[in-house]
Amino acid sequence: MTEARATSPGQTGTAIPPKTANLLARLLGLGRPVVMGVLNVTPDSFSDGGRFLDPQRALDHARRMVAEGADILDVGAESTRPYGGAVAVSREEEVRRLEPVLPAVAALGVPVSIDTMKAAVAAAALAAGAAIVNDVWGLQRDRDLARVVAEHGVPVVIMHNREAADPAIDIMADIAAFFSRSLDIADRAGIARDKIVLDPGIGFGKTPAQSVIAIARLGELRSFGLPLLVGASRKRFIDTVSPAPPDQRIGGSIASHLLAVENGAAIVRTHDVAETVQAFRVAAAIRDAR
Ligand code: HH2
Repeated sequence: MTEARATSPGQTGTAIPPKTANLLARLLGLGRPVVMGVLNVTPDSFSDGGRFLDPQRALDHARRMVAEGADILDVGAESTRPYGGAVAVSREEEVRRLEPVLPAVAALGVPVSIDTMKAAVAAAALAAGAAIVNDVWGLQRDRDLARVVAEHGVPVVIMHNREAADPAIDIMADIAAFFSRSLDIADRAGIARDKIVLDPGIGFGKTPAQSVIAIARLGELRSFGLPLLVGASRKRFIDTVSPAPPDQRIGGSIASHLLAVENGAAIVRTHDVAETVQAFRVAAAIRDAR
């Protein structure tokens, strides 16, 4: 346990060590929403690009999120560009950004997920201490990724995505069909069902209205019988409801995550760990007093 955790006012003493067997089951067994903190080691992420490209600043931010109560740290070295304009990053560059950061972040004592769509990057990150794979293309972009996940026996987040938004489609049907394809790929690669988390991919290949629908109708995805993750943090649909730049969308992010949990989300992915943990604690206290 790190000094930051030990002295943190947000410390709950419920951190799950990264190398725990049945890591996902242990996280889901915490009896409260699981909070995944975002660490973008990128120059160009949509809300915090460039802030944590420097390894020391990245590590400081990771420590801070752990102290604030993050249950998982999601480390990414390529912007997934929910809003387009992607500049592709080579796997060598992605690994180069991760190398000075990942082992130290993994040593903080909280499970690390690697946010990548590339098998080679996932393999390097798992070797450096990551314990979960988070793929924003749901195992459908790099077909080798499912094999890497299966070989390491780690949990995987399968996120829905589309090349382009289509306002005419039934987004919930599209998400369900995508998940079915991903689950088929996972099954054929030998990934155990109890290692899979599904994520509707808020802001990815969706109009803002479809992102709102994905949270409102999240409960329909419970039929897969798998844990659900929602990452609404600072996303653009918030701006369309209540205009604000990305770093001023915390209120909208928290409202989204509270409702997502009410609709069945077990894990939320956020840039703002302290505020999110506080919101969940207060919501739980009010619920308990009913
Ligand atoms: N959103 C982003 C990135 N990865 N992974 C999952 N599972 N779910 C999400 O909603 C999700 C994700 C986008 O946020 P951010 O990492 O801040 O931006 P960028 O991709 O530009 O780095």
